[in-house]
Amino acid sequence: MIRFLLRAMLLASATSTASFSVTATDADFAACKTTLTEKAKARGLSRATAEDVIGDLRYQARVIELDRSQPEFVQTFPGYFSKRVTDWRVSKGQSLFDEHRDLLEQLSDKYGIPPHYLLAFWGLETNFGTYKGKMPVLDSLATLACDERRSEYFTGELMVALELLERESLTPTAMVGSWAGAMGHTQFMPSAYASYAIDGNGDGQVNLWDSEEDALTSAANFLANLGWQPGFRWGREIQLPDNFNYQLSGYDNRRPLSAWQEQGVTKADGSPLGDSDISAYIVVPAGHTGPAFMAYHNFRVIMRWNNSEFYAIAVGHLADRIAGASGLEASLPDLPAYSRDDIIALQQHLNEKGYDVGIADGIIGPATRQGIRAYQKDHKMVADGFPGMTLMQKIGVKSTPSESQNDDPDNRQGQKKADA
Ligand SMILES: [Ca+2]
Repeated sequence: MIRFLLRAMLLASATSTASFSVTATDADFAACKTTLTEKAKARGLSRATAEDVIGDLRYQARVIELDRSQPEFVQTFPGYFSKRVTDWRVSKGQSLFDEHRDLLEQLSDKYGIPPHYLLAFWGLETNFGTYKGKMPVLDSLATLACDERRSEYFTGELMVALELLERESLTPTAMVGSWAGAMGHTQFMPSAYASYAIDGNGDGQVNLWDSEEDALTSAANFLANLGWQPGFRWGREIQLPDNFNYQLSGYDNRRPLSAWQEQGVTKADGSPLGDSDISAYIVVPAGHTGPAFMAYHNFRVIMRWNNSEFYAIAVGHLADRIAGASGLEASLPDLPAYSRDDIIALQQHLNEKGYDVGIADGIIGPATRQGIRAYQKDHKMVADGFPGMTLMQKIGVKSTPSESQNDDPDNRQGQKKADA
């Protein structure tokens, strides 16, 4: 019935944004494509693109599955970091530095992005081009455009992708990428591709799949446009004083380096931070037993590329390693991998005990961190806002022993009930 109504709405209003349920039928997708064809024509795309290319697009059920899937376990920093900053990536980055030295130095002069950062993005996005994704991007974007969750955004990205197809004389089969539509060596979404990608090798085409020169030049141009400050680092690993007040960590507590130095914060090797007025904040991604970092302006620029502090630390540190720096001073703690249900149980406990953390959603956001800190403070624990083993045991939330292998849904269900 609902599907019938939606189809009727689609037919009645070809200009409205098309959407329907997860279980799309062929008829639904065909109706949605008709709407997309009208939109493409209205944007000035050719009849061939609007009718033939869109007409040939296929619904990809796998894309919706991936869009809906929630990770079973909450990602820990040690797990994330050790999979991404590897010795192989460091040495591969260094050999590619030699291979592309002239180009990378030209890009550094022109855009202000040092070579080792471009190599770090390249390494993290696609393992230096060895895994660029194999999903048909136009199909994926059309599938997401015809799905209710983020229809408007993906309809826009699909239209831009079709414009790119025409502008760069690409073929639909050549446009492969991630399931969500990111393309080429540096995984640009169509809108970033259209606005910031550049023909680096001068062959008249902007091709982020086949040309490493195009991809590296485009990454440099993109980062410059995202606000990269030439001449500055991303941040660095630091050492905190023993009595550090962890309430001072996080983006809301930006201070000049000189002020952090006065508080007893040093570089990771214990040497002085320097008496500078650069604004910086402290990131403690694995709690007080793990490494600590100072984040500068360029850290936030990296997060405009991918909005994740873990990602920004990985890019920054991989860049440092490619440039010859050694690994982290602090060792990565062996943290338990909590399931979403563990975090929900923790949130419920905190709420019941009067530490308001909002809705128990299994996500550790600012309110949950605040609640954990308040609880830790009241119980004479290090108030780092991080759910360590001691805290989890103290409030009786059983944690799952290790990575995802040991996952029995029925058992976890029972555990959650017992904890509630
Ligand atoms: Ca080119």
